[in-house]
Amino acid sequence: MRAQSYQAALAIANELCAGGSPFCLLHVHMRRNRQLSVLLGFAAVEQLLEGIEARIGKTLRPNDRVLRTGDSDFLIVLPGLLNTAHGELAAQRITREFEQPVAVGGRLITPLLTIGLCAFPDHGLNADVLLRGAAAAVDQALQAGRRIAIAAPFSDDVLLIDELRDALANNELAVAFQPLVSLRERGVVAVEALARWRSPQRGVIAPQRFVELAEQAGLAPELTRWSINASLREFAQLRELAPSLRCSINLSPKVFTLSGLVEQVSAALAIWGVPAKALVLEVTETAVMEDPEYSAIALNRLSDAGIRIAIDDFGQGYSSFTYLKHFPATELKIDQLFVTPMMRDPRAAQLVRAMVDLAHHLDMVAVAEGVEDALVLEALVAMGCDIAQGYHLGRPVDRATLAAVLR
Ligand code: G
Ligand code: MN
Repeated sequence: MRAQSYQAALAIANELCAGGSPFCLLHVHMRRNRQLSVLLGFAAVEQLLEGIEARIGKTLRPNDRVLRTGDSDFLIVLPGLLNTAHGELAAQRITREFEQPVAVGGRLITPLLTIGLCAFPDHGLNADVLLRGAAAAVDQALQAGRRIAIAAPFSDDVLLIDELRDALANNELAVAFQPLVSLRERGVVAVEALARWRSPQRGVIAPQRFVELAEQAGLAPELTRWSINASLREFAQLRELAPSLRCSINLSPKVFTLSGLVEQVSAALAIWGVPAKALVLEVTETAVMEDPEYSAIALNRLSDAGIRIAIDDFGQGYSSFTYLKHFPATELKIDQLFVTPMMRDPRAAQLVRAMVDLAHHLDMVAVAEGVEDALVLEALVAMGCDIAQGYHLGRPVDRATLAAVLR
């Protein structure tokens, strides 16, 4: 019977989706079902749930529908409601209605209801997605200790994570290389390896997005392993053209708690015949701050193995100086946030100057990221910055294209 109600709710919602007009969907969950069943008996709780259904019905408009879809669950379809604000009013009417107890077998019971809310089309374009969204909102409300929660905006991250897992397993990601130019010698002294993902179905997915997804899904170790191996494999070919070239690889946050990181990196260097001193591992402060103690140990071991460490995106975040004190970094990469607007923002320029000096006082190499024009480049030279990177000097390109530049 409940399965049928669920199918009925799906059918009603799908029909409304097909109609195209906005509507809201509520998932009402009664808490403590099992507890009440133990205390009062199953028959009494069944009676209570029938009472609840009837009482919910009283708060609704003639075209609204309430359906009992689970042991402690109801779905309510509210046609014509424009957005979640309207849906929330309907949900509040229900919770208010149940501030008064319900009589069950000579006792008065106050049902504790939690309501998840979603709206078409904001949270999904078909009934299946909407019903799941409303159910997820119930979980969110329960976790947050709230009576009503609105579903998160429509997202298919779950599917995208599966696609990323496949892409990693099938080696569908690619490496792009961006040149780093020495401001003294005016030549390419290093390249930064950047992961790129072009999904056959979705097109290019921004690195920020898939790195974040990988972290959420616990795929950071796989992504790091892939990135170190693929980058070094291709870099080994570039090094044949320029033997003193270095390669920077970004280490994804959360990877420091990974056991065997140092061994993995050393093994990859050995396999691709790249000397440790040609490798720069870029780490961000967020990565290091996840677990500062473990990170310090891992970074010191990498550094002892002859690998260089760069602090990436310097200036973003909160605790920059703490790790400058503790971590064995040899390069400071000044975030593009400060570098790109240097010529129109004097404060940004002064901050870049201060960061270049800071790097030098710590015997570190100063690298400016996000150099987008010639004037910024000149200003950096005048400040004594060591290395620059940015669209003005070269965009990230595939290995063959970069090899042509090196030749
Ligand atoms: O966090 P990290 O510094 O590793 O990020 C590097 C990213 O910055 C790459 O995705 C690269 O495409 C991008 N990038 C490189 N040079 C420039 C630039 O000059 N301007 C902008 N806006 N982005 C850049
Ligand atoms: Mn970087």
